[in-house]
Amino acid sequence: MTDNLFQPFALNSEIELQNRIVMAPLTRCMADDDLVPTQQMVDYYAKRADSGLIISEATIIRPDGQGYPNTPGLFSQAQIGGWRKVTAAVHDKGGKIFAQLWHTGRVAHPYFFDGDYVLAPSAQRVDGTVPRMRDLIYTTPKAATKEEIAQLVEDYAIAAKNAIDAGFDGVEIHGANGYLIDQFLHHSSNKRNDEFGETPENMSRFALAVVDAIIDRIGKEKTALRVSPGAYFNMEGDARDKAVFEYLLPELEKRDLAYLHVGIFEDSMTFDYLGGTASEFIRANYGKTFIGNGGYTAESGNEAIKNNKFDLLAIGRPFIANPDYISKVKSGEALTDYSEEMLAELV
Ligand code: FNR
Ligand code: 8K6
Repeated sequence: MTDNLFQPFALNSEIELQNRIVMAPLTRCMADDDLVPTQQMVDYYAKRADSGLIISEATIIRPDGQGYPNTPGLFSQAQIGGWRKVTAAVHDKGGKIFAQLWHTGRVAHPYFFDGDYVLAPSAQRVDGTVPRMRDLIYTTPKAATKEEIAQLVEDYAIAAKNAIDAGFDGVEIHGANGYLIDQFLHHSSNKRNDEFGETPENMSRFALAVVDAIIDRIGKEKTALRVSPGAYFNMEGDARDKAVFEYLLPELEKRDLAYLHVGIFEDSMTFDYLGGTASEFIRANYGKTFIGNGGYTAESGNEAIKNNKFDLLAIGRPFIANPDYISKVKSGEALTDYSEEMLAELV
């Protein structure tokens, strides 16, 4: 049974989705060397326009946010122009698309932007190397000054405005998966003792400043956020993180965002310090539109929506393997299984 997924859903008075299946943001590393979306990317997104909402692959807000090769940007006129072709193609086919706004913080690498250092809340390094680029060992970041933090907030807001100029229906701020905003929200990466550290309110300050700056620039109807209360990627969990999210989530609820989205690969995973799964924790602390994700099939996601565990279902890997995911699910046709080799090519 997948019938709950095929009901329309209004995010608010401005944005109505044709069904409840959202294409999850998926980094593909296929932009050109100026980080401009290509014609192949136009075709890739247009094929998936029958989903309720496409969330773009994570898109960097400025050069020092880059942590992987050929990830697209939203800070140059050429990038805005490239995205305009993507959004026009999706709209021509009746779809909706949000841009995911990204700064990788300490997971950035100076190799990509020819810089001297990367910025993060604190000088806490991630272990290891950039995926598939073994020579690029992660560097110890520079703890951002208050002036640098203020500039980052402004640059997120500029990128959000650029996204609207490029024709996106809204933006999803990437606050999940161990990248910059998430680095402020977890104790293992945030060791600050100023107004951005130590307490739940202080540790939430950067995330909320970015959200508020973007709402101010493009409106709450077009602003959404992805968060990972459970640390699982480039990040270590700490029992004290729970209180940070117990403060943050009700604050976000007051902002009346387009939606909140969980960042997790397998939502069956439980976190001791959250007392359950990441999505259960969010549902208990946040009362508005919530997108579930992480290892769901159309059937298990349909069941979860029926049982009020979340409102919309984001699908990631199966959408890489099946450009025609929506029509296959609708008709009950068998899906192609995802495999990592599929990442080499945009289909
Ligand atoms: C991802 N994911 C991801 N998440 C995100 O917020 N921004 C991104 O750019 C990416 N990029 C990305 C690339 C690839 C190749 C994978 C496999 C995943 C995570 C993704 O949105 C989703 O949370 C997971 O794939 C889990 O959902 P599924 O695949 O089980 O439906
Ligand atoms: C050439 C680099 C391509 C980088 C793509 C980045 C996209 C992130 C997806 C990586 C997979 C993350 C694995 C998460 C582990 C979950 C453990 C439960």
